[in-house]
Amino acid sequence: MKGEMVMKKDLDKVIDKILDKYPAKVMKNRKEHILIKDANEDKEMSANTRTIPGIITNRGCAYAGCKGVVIGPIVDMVHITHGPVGCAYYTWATRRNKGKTREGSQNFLNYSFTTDMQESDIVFGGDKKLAQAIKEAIEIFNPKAISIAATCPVGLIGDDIHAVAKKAQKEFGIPILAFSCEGYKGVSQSAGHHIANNKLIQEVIGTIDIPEADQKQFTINILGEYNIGGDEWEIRRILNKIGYTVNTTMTGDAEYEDIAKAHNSDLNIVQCHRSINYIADMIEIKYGIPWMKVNFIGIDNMSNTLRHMAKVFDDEGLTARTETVIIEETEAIKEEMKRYKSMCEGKTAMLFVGGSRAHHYQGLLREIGMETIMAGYEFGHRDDYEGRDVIPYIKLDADTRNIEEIKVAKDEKKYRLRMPAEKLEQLKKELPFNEYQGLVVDMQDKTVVIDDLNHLETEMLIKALKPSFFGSGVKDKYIVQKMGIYSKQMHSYDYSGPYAGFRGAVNFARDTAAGIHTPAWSYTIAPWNKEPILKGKIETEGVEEVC
Ligand code: CFM
Repeated sequence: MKGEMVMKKDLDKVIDKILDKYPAKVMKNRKEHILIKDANEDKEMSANTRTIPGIITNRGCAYAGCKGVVIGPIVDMVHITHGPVGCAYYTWATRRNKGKTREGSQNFLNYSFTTDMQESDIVFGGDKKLAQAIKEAIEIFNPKAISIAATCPVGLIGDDIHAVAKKAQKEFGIPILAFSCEGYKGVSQSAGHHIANNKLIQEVIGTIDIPEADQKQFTINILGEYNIGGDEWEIRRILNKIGYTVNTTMTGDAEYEDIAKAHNSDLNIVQCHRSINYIADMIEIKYGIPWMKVNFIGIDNMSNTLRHMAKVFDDEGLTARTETVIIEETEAIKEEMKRYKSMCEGKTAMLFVGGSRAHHYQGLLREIGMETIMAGYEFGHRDDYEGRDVIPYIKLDADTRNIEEIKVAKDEKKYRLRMPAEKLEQLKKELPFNEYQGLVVDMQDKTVVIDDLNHLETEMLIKALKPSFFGSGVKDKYIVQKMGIYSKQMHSYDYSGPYAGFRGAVNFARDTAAGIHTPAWSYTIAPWNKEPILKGKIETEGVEEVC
């Protein structure tokens, strides 16, 4: 039945049926990536390991994580893809992170820059072409800074992008950041996040100081927020209304210099833990800014986040404004939310997205009466499932060791404690400082958590659990819709949004209610409804039984 919760033993059967489809070795592997939530049992989740060749995964590559996710959204840099045009195209325009042009500044988000490597470059080397591309980009666009992202062939043929960058930086006098984020560098885009984080802390953050006289009160950085569908703008609208100054967002709608100034803030709040936790940790060690986990998705999550922030600053006016804004904003959307809730109540959802959204959206779905019966990440690590407490126990494999683990030290000149150490210790007891508890803890009992979900599993799980909503990626969206189930592409919001904050919540509720109730689904026939159903009759002494 659509929307009904399935019993645990039935769920076990569904999972067994899926695993049965695999050869023994694959089955053993996949089994470790699937768990059924049971509050009485702590189960280890296998994550951040290689996808088995041949399996249709939804994951992306290290280049996508570095250029496409973390570095790409910086608006006033020219981002050059050193590689084949296909890699550049993949991260161009179809992207959904929005950015505005500041007065007197530039915005290159709509451009795609690439060295367009050809066979001859692979044979004879592509570094000259790269040097030429940098020169042309500077002559034509005169950007404040440039990034170079390496794709697979660059690593294979051994182009020294760092030498090219260094030389060009000297010649042209602007920062040129080279990222060795070849697609194959890790098991997923997660490796690219790490590579991007390393370079930003080594070469950008901390390079521009805000003079003390210009320092504002209640200054924060938002980390791990990429302004998909304008989310950051909605979050910023609320924060400004309360009285915060957002110094830097990493990296949605950010300018290069914003990131260079990040060390001047009082607090780092972390939305997407997976993509930016390295920077959050390193900024704390180097500059003394503490970080706290937040969630801007859903009314309760947003309100709690704002209250947590107010507690950190412990200012009477700020706390009072926080409450006023929460009331104002919730009141404004109350009626509409109620209406959409009445349309979605009792329906179920499946979420399979990246490394954070499959968790962040569960609260908002619950607010419109929908329970998440299956959730998983494409590339989350064990800590994104089980919480940061497991970090010391994560076995580092060769793939993880492949990514440089940099160590930063206290910057003696720029380090300063944002509050007395005792106060921070006290706050840590009640607020999520340096803490992320992961996805599993928030799931209901007898729901499925699944890592690196593939297409076979998607189809079989949908067929068995029949959700009304599937939060998907790029590759699985239309397969799901062809099954007659509403699917929202959670990486771009299908160009809707914003979904964060209060106004975002109502946008999401509206889209979900409309998506579920569109008559379009009655025109599709799910594959299982096309399968022939065997019918027969048994005659027993004149009584007909139909089976
Ligand atoms: Fe973080 Fe992101 Fe995500 Fe992510 Fe991504 Fe993304 Fe995502 Mo697509 S940084 S983990 S690598 S919130 S691009 S903006 S939507 S898979 S859940």
